[in-house]
Amino acid sequence: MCDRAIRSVCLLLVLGAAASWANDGSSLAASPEQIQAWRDMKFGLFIHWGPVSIKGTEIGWSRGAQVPIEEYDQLYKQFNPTQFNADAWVTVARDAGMKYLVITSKHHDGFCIWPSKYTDYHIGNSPFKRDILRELSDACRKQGIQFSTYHSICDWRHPDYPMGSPGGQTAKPNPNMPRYYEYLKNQTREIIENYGPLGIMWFDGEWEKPWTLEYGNDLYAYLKGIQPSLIINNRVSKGRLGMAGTTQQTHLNAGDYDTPEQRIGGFQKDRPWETCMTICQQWAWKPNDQMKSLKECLQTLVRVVGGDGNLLFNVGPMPDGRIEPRQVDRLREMGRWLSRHGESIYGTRGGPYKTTAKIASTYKGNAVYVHVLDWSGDTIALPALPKKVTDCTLLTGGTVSVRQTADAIEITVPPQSRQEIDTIVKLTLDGPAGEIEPITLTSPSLAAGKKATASNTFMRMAEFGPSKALDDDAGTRWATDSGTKQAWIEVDLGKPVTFNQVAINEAYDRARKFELQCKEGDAWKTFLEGTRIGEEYSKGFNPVTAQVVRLNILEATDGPTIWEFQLLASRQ
Ligand code: FHN
Repeated sequence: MCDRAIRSVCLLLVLGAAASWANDGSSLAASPEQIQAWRDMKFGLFIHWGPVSIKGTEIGWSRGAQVPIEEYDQLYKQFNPTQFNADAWVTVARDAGMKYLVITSKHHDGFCIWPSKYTDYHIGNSPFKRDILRELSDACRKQGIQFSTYHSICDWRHPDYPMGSPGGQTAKPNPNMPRYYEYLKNQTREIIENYGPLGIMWFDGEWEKPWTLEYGNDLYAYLKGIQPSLIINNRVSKGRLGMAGTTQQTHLNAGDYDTPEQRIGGFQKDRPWETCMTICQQWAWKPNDQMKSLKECLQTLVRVVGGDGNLLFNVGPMPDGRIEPRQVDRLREMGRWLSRHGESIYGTRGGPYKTTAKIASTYKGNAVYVHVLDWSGDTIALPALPKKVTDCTLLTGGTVSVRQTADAIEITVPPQSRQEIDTIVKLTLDGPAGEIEPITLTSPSLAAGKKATASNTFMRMAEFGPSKALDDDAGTRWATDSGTKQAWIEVDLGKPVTFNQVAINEAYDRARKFELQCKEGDAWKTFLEGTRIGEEYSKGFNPVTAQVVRLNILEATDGPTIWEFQLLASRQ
């Protein structure tokens, strides 16, 4: 059957499937029970691994960039991770309190970590030879961890896939997309049939032109036909809105859930979502890569779950087959915290109080768990709940008192009972918390939502603009171009207001000297000076009355980036 005939048959099939998603998409979607079972897991291990770990550069993206293509594509001939132990990896996930695991079966570089019969570019032809998907899927089943695979739609090495390295920026000489699509279907079916049933097929690399909504919807239908219980993320089709990971036109674009990347997704209860994030900076292993602190790791998990999402937390194992010991230690620390406080995480839903820079909340049955992530003062004042609080305890231990009035709930915790990372206040209500409509808290910050400008914005991208440091959302941040050593962010409060405290949450700890200034006429007057900011900087000062205020970073090790910049009028 000639190429042209193959093309037209595939097209007909694809168009048929696309029509069917549009007409009755829900018929193929995973059952609500399956989705809910996955949502109740809350926390999973993401693994980006392949021969590229030998170079310590980024998987897929460094091909034809930091690593010449010829060298990159020969790395598998040296790949021999003799210390790989699937049971040990799964134990790390289990001890971390994770309930599912997603490994890169094939990333954008096209290398397959299972002995696929549809290509020679696989682990079976490396010195290692062993089937990594076999060993990991068996280990997961043995330890009761749900097994899943990440599979890249784009393939910058495969001759039939039109785009090539670096980063999909080049065109292949003789592409054949319909034949590549057959290859993609054959391999994903092969994975499900040999290592399934899977929990999730985690697609990625769907953003390039050769991939269409029709292909995406057809692939969704095809794989659901093979395993109806399979959950497939929104990166199978073309609806994903960038790194925010939400989906446009869900009635047109197949996919069971949204996938924010490297950020905490917004509060969203009407559609499942899962944040994927690196424990360090890079997805694949990099020597001495900057690792997140326990506080950032746990507060990220709590904020994600408080937003009604799941967290898929990523490690990049080393070329010898081990997960880096310091990353294992960090994950174990998270597991110890979850073994004590998992009641407020697993099987909960986000809310009723929407996440802010200071709190997040989760609920289950009649219990509401208020997670206090940052204290300013002894008492937290929350809007009233339409149900009576019948009991109030601290899941993290110690004493707490609560005062419920018609329009507020005031929670007071003495300093000795507060936790550095998360103080969990358990409110027991006289009825199901799920009946309460989500409540948006007004920000304590006088700068929240005010007009912001900055001297520099990362790649001029709006999603890293100055307003992201004033949106009371610890999942977004103002960022500057890498290599920036000085920068300022300015806020116009709209009218002169009085404040006497600043709270700043910096990412990656880069500032080394800064000042806070307010505008007096055309001149800037400095009213506070400092050196390091870090994850949580808070400082009181004599009351200042001003309309225009700026954080002026005078020295930084690299492009400074701020999660939240708050101006407060607090009782001193
Ligand atoms: O390019 C990939 C990247 O390597 C990594 O796999 C992440 C994980 O979600 N996704 C893509 C970037 O959006």
